[in-house]
Amino acid sequence: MTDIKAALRSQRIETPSWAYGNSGTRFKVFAQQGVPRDPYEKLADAAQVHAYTGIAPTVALHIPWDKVDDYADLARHARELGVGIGAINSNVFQDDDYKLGSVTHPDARVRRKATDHLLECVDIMDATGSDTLKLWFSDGINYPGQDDIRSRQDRLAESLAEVYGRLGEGQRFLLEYKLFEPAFYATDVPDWGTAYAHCVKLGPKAQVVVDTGHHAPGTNIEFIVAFLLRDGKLGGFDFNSRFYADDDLMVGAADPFQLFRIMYEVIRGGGFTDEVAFMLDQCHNIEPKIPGQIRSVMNVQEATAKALLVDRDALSAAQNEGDVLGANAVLMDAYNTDVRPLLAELREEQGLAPDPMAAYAKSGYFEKIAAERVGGNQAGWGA
Ligand code: AOS
Ligand code: ZN
Ligand code: ZN
Repeated sequence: MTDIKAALRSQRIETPSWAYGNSGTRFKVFAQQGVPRDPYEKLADAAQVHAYTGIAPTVALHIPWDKVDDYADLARHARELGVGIGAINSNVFQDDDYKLGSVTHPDARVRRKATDHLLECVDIMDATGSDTLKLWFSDGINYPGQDDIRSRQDRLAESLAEVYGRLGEGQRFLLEYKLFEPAFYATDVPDWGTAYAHCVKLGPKAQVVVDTGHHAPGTNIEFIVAFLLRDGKLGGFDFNSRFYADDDLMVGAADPFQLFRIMYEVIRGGGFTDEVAFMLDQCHNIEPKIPGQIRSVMNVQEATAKALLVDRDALSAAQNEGDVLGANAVLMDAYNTDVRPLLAELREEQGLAPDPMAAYAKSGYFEKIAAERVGGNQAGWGA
């Protein structure tokens, strides 16, 4: 139990700045009270999540949604709040120029503009001390024949190589894949295999990020995790839940068992380290945002605790004996354990309230920001 607690104490989950702003669907963005008016206030809200959970010390930024004049100053502000800047997320999807793609666009001028933005993101990493660039490309085509699939791979490889060459010591990029949306016929980085192949070619500073919402229904995500980890190519996660497509709902809400299976493979594969970034990529369209993030962090923590509880020796023994039911039972015993008392105890040992949701609700922070902040910003999505 001491080992499990020590492992849980070392856990780090990164929250995304965009989770704190207003968001919605293409149909409607429901504005909420007290949402941040600028990146500085987003960091303040993220600091609340860390204050109550103790395991969310970094915040991912999104450029240009979090554009400021002085990034070093933003990083200083974060430090004062007790948090740090995590991954820098690029945006080559919200500009009229990118209608036919960004780094894979047929026009070299648009490709240049997109790659320049990615390079600017590395400058921001330098200024903030961030070590991770997260690349998601909305690039793809809607109709057969619209553009040449193979040439688009060549253009993608060329841009990635340029960005890779700009990375400094201790910096890396994570390449994100997504089956579809906004492109509906062929996405240029549709799956882990495509992302993996580009990253292998580039070298050790390029790794794959697994967004749990970006797969076809029924995909065995923990298999992908095991495979990538075995090869040193799992750079991190964008955690969220999905029922249908890329729903960006709270992680662990739709399928806590899947989250447990993923965390088990992470632990089994030696990925429970700072090398793998455990990030949330979520939007809270109808639920309050800070509690939504606290709940999500707790869901990951619960899945992790259960995965740590798996009796690995008993599991190996059953597996080696070909004991199908016995092996399955070992895994299920861990999953079916109620870890909430253990986590409450752990928090109290760390000087935290045992119930982060209740403690935040009682703190008065929401009432304060609702009164102080008028005219909060949209997260960037669902405009
Ligand atoms: C989009 O579907 C992806 O999940 C990206 O990670 C996206 O860039 C992110 O949600 C915001 O930066
Ligand atoms: Zn994502
Ligand atoms: Zn997504």
